[in-house]
Order: sequence, then structure tokens, then C-alpha cells
Amino acid sequence: MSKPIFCRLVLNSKDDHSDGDSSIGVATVKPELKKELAPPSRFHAVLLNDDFTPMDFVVDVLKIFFGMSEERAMQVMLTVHTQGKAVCGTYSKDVAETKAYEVCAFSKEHEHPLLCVVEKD
Ligand code: TYC
Repeated sequence: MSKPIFCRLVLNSKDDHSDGDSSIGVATVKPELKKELAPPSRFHAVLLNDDFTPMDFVVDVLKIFFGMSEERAMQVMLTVHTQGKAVCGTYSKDVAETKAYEVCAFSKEHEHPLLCVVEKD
């Protein structure tokens, strides 16, 4: 027997003939129509090394945008400095792209060439 799938239907007000609240429905899906849902892809926000951005600035970026402690931020900064890059966090695509964009914009505002890019997990 198919497993029930619970869904919440939120109606647009122009289509909504109920008295205000959204409806709750229960549906079953025929086995031949059911597709396994793949888990959503994850994306790394990756910080890149350069020769000009001050180390203190990179540590601040890691604390501000990735919520790292001073100690962790220092470790990650040194990894980037010695290895060329390091993963700062792993997120959904939208969140990883927003983090990377914000880090690059913040660095540009402060006239540093620091770059953060997105890589698929
Ligand atoms: N390599 C830089 C320097 O020597 C420091 C640095 C570390 C720059 C990490 C970018 O993502 C970076 N000042």
C-alpha cells in the first residue's frame, strides 16, 4: 500500500472560497507515479588565498560571515594561506552563493582582493 503523503494547501485569496484559513489535505500517490526524491545537493563556500589581503581582515571575515570563533577563524585563515583554499561552510546552493557574494562585496568595499567561491560538494 502507498504511504500517505500529508500536504498543506495554501490557497490564493482570489481562489479561496473557504472562510479565511488554509486547507489541510491527505493524498496518496500511486506507486507507478512515485519517484524517490534525491537529497538536495550541498555546496561549499570556499575562501581563496591571495598575496595582499591582511590576515586580520580574513580572520574578521570568517568570524562575521561564517560565525567562527577567533581560534577557528585563525586556523582556517592559516589553512587558506598555506594550502591555497579552504572550505568555510557547506550550505544549500542559495545560501552558499549568498555567503560568497557577501564576502566578495565586503572585501571589495574594504579594497581587498579576497575571493570566496562556491564549489559543489
Ligand atoms: N596570504 C595573505 C597574506 O599573506 C593572507 C590571506 C589568508 C589572504 C587567507 C587570503 O583567504 C586568505 N597576507
